[in-house]
Amino acid sequence: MCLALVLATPTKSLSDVDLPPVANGDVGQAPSALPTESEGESVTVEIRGRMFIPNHVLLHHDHKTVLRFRNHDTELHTVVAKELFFGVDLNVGGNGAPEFSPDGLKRVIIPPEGFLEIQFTPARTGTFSYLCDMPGHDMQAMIVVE
Ligand SMILES: [Cu+2]
Repeated sequence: MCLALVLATPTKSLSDVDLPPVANGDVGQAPSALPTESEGESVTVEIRGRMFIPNHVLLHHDHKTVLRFRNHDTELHTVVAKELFFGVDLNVGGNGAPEFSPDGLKRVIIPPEGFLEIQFTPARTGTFSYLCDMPGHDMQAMIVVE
């Protein structure tokens, strides 16, 4: 009986040791999926044929937000949004090239077929226009924060 207990115990602790890495893997995936659904909102703007689609997007003041841009064109585009990101803590993901001014994020270059993700919390309400400043591109759109 004693032997059985001794044998049972190591087996149990071994499986406990095996489990955490699996659990960590799950936890590692959860943050990328969860905040967009339960904690904040996620909005995607498609860039296609030199247009931002949709060209009006509604975000919410003080809400965690993931704002994504997908460039479907074979040329590069930029997102130049001034006041929206000024003085705001943010994370920039994707394969774009962000440019910062002392005020904050001012411009991101998105390569062809590229992807930009900005995680931030809108600090001010208002209507914020943004544009692509590549020569010859007449691309402008609006982000409204309520
Ligand atoms: Cu453009």
